[in-house]
Amino acid sequence: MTTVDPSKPYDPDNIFAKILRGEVPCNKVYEDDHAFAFHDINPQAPVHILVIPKGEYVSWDDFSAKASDAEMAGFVKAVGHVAREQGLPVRGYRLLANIGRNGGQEVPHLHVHLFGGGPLGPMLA
Ligand code: DGP
Repeated sequence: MTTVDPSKPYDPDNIFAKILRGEVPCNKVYEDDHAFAFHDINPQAPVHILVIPKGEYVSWDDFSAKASDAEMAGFVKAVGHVAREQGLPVRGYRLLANIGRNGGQEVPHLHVHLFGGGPLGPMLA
């Protein structure tokens, strides 16, 4: 597993940047001005969706330091919207963002994992 090096600048050729540009296919579930969501290629739960901002942010650390208020609000609202659209709040769900090496982050474009659709174990992803 190769993890993200937080000292490196944003790589516009990372796999999620390619998905955003439509260069790599994905199973899309949602898109708006600030966010894009698609099913994880290797699901760890009955529902496993990745929600990413459209801006070029390596991780939550980068995003929380540099994104505009509109980008932050738009992204947070999009995560909630996707969860509701999938019917997840009724029985509950889990959000997770891996950050950098210790967090085990593999893809250097901020993504929030959204897990649900059944009881979840203590840790996922
Ligand atoms: P993380 O370890 O938090 O960086 O998780 C990266 C996730 O991205 C992992 O659960 C697998 C998923 N993933 C990696 N490559 C692709 C891809 O090409 N398409 C999709 N849909 N998901 C991917």
